[in-house]
Amino acid sequence: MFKNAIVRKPAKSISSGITSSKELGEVDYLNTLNQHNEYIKALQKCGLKVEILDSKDDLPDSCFMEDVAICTKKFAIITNLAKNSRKQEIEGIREVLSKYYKNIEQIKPPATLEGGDVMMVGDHFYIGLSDRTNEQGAKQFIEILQKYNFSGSTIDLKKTLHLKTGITYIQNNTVLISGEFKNMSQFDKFDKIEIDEDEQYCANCIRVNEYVIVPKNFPKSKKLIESKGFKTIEVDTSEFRKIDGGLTCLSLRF
Ligand code: CIR
Repeated sequence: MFKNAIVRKPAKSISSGITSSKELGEVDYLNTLNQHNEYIKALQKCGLKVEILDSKDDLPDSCFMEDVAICTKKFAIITNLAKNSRKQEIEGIREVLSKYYKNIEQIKPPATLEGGDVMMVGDHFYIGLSDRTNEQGAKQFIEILQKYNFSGSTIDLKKTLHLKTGITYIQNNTVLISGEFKNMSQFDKFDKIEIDEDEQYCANCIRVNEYVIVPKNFPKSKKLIESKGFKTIEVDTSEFRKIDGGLTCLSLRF
């Protein structure tokens, strides 16, 4: 059961966020705030107490809280983000996390690790080696995991931004899986809900207690997820998508 979530209000500068999706157009700030509020309401509907941090207006990507920390059952870890424009997002995070955690670890440079590359499945953590998470980042993280009797293994990413951009675990031994991950043997032990190419964005969903929160306007995937017995809540994240953000990125849940 998750009890808490931490989110950060989107920055006024959000339209300058890093993006590979320019064709989706410019981010509309007011609509972003509305969508963020709907996201918070969805988390609350799932039973979470949501802490809303003030915006960091000079850090365009700072609402993507998932990348700055990883929150496990036993400890939290502050990451080291790969991109210069995002490095400062970790400032102040230790104070925030210390309200919830006694054990707080930290990734040390030159290692980089972003929370979007970490998929937790029970006591095991899959770590994407990507443009954002390097071998040293994964190594440091795995050593810390082992200290707490957890385990970790790495997955090589070739095309996807973060691991969870293309695969998410929704409990009941089930993953939503897309693109380059579909044929990886590491995921064969899971029941796979295969997400079609034209709805790939919907591979990034979050299971929160009773519900799976899914992005709005991906009807085929939503139907598929519901056909396996999962209850869904739809949230429109189209503004965040314009700068490569999705549902998982917008919060820390624990
Ligand atoms: C970035 O490229 O860093 C942001 N524009 C999007 C980060 C999305 N985070 C995530 O997938 N965990």
